[in-house]
Amino acid sequence: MLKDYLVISQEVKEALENGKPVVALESTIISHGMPYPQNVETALKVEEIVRQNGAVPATIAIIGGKLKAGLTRDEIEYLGKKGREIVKVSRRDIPYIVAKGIDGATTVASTMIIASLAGIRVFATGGIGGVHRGAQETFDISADLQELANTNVAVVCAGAKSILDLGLTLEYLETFGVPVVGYKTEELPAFYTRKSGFKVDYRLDTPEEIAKMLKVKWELNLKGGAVIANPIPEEYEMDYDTINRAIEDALKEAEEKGIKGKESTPFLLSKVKDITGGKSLESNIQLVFNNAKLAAQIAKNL
Ligand code: PSU
Ligand code: MN
Repeated sequence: MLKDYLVISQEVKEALENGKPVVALESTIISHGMPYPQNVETALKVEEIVRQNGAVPATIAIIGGKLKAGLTRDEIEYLGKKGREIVKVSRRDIPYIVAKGIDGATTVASTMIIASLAGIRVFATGGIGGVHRGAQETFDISADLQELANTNVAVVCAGAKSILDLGLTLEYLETFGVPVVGYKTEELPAFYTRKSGFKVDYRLDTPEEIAKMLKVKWELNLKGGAVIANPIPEEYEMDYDTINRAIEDALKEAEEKGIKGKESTPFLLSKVKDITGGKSLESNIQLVFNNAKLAAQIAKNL
């Protein structure tokens, strides 16, 4: 029955059948996270980096109602060009989008779901969703966190942006048994910056050790994923105060405009980008490249 819904590209299928390493990649970052044409250029380059590091890339999206693991160049170009016209799809949106036979850009949560259905265990992206500031009032907690609690996929990211409440995000992950591992760091990175003021649970210094930890987790049937937090390379890091001022301004504007629900994250991301004059885009692109490389190295060791 799954084959009525899931379409795995030939290249990805062959890799999975032959036990070759595969890295999943998301598509909300393409349609909603970056402007055209940088989004398409980045998505294609990320695939190239995964290949250069010895793994097969599987960019994930919903196209014409099919859950796709492995996209063509044309499909990536299409998702990038259409941008925000493509529906942002998290777990709750999948049944509607598939039943209607339309397109969807997958978030961390829905990319994990499709990766897991396809048999892919490692996923690279920029940043995960989390507990929003003021969630005590708004209940705005990304579905990414529940997916990490339940679905066996490791997510390599540069931490999470401080548009979120990083302290509450860590508490939530702890409650649901999701390990947060820092790659060569004790501190949780905050996407644009290497520092956040919060600690990760554990530090591991090699892809081999990370793969070993994941293997143990899943062999023991400790269901759920893991956050592998990989700090942005120093040379692309942004100034801590500049980025935090931009985030404060974006949060204030979102509140004034009454932005809520699934619009909240894309609104804040694009505001921060506007306020920093697009400087944050280059950092964003570079940290995704850095994560793709680490994810490929982990996948090779799994
Ligand atoms: N954070 C980023 N960049 C992103 C996202 C989050 O720094 O592109 C996207 C991811 O696809 C993530 C989603 O899964 O936003 C979370 O949205 P929400 O908070 O509505 O769950
Ligand atoms: Mn939300």
